[in-house]
Amino acid sequence: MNVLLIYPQYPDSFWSYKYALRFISKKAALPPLGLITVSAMLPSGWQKRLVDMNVTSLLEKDIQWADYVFISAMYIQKSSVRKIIDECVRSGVKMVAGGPLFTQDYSDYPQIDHFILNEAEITLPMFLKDLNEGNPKKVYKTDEFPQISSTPVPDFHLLQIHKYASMNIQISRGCPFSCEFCEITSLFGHKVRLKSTRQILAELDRLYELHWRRPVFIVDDNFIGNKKAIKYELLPAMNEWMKKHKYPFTFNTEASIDLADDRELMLLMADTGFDSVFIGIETPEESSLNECNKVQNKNRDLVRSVKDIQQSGLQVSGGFIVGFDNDSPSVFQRQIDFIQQSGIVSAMVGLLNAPKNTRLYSRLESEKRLTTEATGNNTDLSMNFVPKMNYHELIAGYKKIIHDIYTTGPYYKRIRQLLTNYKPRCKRPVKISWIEIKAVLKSILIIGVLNKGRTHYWKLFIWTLLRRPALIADTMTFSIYGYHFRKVFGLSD
Ligand code: B12
Ligand code: SF4
Repeated sequence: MNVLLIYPQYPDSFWSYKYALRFISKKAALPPLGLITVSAMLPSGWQKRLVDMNVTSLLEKDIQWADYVFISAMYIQKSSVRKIIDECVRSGVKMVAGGPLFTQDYSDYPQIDHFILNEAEITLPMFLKDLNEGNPKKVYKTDEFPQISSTPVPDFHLLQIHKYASMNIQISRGCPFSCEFCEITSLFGHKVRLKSTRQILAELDRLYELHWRRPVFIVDDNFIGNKKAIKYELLPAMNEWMKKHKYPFTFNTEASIDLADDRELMLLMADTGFDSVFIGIETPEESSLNECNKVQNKNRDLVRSVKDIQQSGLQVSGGFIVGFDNDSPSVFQRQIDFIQQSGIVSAMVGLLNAPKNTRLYSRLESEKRLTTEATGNNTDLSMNFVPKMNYHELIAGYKKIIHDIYTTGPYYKRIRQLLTNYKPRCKRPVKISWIEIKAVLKSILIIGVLNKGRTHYWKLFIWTLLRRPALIADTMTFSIYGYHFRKVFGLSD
């Protein structure tokens, strides 16, 4: 059996990092971990090829080679999914689809032959059994959440590894919290399910064998969802592994803000090679945190928490939302002040949207406020419900936030804020490759010479050399990210 695994193209967005990737001659930030995980679960005699359309083109001959095309997607990839379906229909190749887009709603894709929904650890074996017996069904789904302690090491070898900025691994699924707008718990449940330490070390071994020596993103919904297991079991073992292999990777992940309450855990993460963490901050407005049930963010000094994390050796990137029912017009300036004070350089500010199968969706449906389907991109000015605040006021406020945090003046000021507070502990030996040298030269030319905001670039460059010379690589990286953010948000300087 020949299987072609296809990952559809995603549009330019905050997360695509398209304009930053050009500096380091990479095509995509991360590979499609779901697809290569599914690939590793297929029968060993099957032939497999992968086309990630974000790094390479989908050719007709690839489709013609395949007996089955396997597609994985999230909402944001919808329009590329449509094109793939058309091409497969034209070539008469059977299609199998899975992943979050289809798990949440597959009714829009009648041309797809088989939907293998939810987590493939349960549904894929059901399909393979029926296929073997010559009677595969249209839809496979389950209400159960599988243990992931026997999920195989993903087929990393199928990737054109050098085209990605970072690799990714998954340690756990699920999150104990219950934020109203979040679909993670409907997809993966509240119980945090972990792979074994042995599985994780095997994944690190595989990446190492493939000569990967760059960042590794741990894609967990909440890395500290089961603090005890990671603090006393996993991290000490990862720490040993990293020491033994001379720190070949840097790690980053996603976690809830209560990470700030455990200094020992933060230091252990930083000593293991973690250099940053993404945190859903959402809003400094306490009433809006109440509204969305972000309990872990309530009743705390959020700026202090962020700074504590930075001082423990982890940079913080963050997600922010406007459009809550409790947001008053003052929220825009509060968000700007918060982001500037906290030194969160990569701040993903989005408009609230209600994805299907969330409590927010049900509430807005009962209040008859839903208007359309969510696009899946919360930075494209779209909303799928009628907000309490006047929509135009909300959009104007949102644009003001973006302008006031991403134009060069405040953006470079924020980098300085971070670098002043951040205390790195990373033990990775400094190795400068040709990729980094080229990135520096390109950034000097494009950001330092051709770009309007060049004075800020040079001021920060000199400030870093004088005050925090060890952090010059971070300065370069953030300058390049800033260029991407300005491009993606259409800001001129
Ligand atoms: C890593 C990640 C990213 C990465 C990129 C990933 C990539 N390769 O490009 C980054 C950080 C860039 C990112 C960005 C975004 N992401 Co994201 N991301 C994730 C995250 C945290 C992990 C994904 C992952 O690797 N999982 C591990 C694998 C093993 O799980 P999996 O993909 O679900 O696969 C399993 C099953 O689904 C199934 N399966 C999957 N595919 C297939 C295919 C077939 C054929 C079969 C049989 C089975 C199958 O089998 C697998 C094993 O069980 C998920 C949350 C999550 N826990 O999954 C969100 C998630 C996928 N992202 C989401 C969103 C909304 C986004 C953004 C649009 C955010 C935004 N608002 O702007 C952006 C858009 C990206 C862009 N480039 O424009 C949503 C998708 C919702 C949806 N229903 O589509 C998720 C689910 C998080 C959420 N909030 O609910 N993301
Ligand atoms: S903490 Fe994050 S992953 Fe968990 S429910 Fe809230 S938004 Fe979702």
